[in-house]
Amino acid sequence: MTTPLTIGRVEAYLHDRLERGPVHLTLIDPDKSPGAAAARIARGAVDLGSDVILLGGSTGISRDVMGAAAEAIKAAVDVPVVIFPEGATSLTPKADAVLFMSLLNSRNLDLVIRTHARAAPAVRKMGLEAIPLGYLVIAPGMRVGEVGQVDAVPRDDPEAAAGYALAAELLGMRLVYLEAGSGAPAPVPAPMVQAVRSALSVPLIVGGGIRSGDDARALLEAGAQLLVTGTITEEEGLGSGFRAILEEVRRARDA
Ligand code: 1GP
Repeated sequence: MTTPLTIGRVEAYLHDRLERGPVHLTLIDPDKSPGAAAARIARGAVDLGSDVILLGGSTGISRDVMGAAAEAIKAAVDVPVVIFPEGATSLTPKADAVLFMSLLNSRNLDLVIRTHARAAPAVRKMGLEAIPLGYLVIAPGMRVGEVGQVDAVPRDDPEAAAGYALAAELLGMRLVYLEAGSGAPAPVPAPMVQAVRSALSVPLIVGGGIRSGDDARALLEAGAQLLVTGTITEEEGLGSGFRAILEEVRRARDA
């Protein structure tokens, strides 16, 4: 039996959105904001223009907690709910898709491919859409850099980042994610985003440390196509910082 190589519904949705301009993803940690709390954040974020809800955190989120959050969010909003996994234990068929991501610059082969080998049969059995993604941690990397045992790409080495990103694309990954680490004091540097963007054909996601409209504008001007924010809503809710980021995404879309 063969499986046809078609892209799934969530990936098609992303491509459709990207035709119109940049995309914003709101990351919610269901351990910090379980069930109804996650749904409240999601509803507010989507009302302000966010396109996708990502569910994840850097510690092991149980399948039940992940499932309850996915269910509550799906009842509240009409955008895809996608798992941003830190391991196999948080996978649930209640989400619409999973970022099936290899941590490209980890020294731990489990995070590059071995966990995937163990989880892949379950993903297929759940019928969960898997979006193949190359995940690259840029300094400082924060907690994911530590837990992920990465050799973080130095902030002043855009060529190294471009090399990893292009290798991911040539390996067949259909998205590349540059991650400065959740709560990073500054996002991935714009020159690095520019270098990676000009090397790549597949869409580029950038996240970590995006706190203001200015941060978002600099990344969008450098070529980021999808922006992920998490900490800002945890710390400030859906206030002026979050609104300014969404405003920049909308402005770039309308330009
Ligand atoms: C983390 O890139 C995401 O994986 C979001 O980062 O929490 O800093 O917004 P922040």
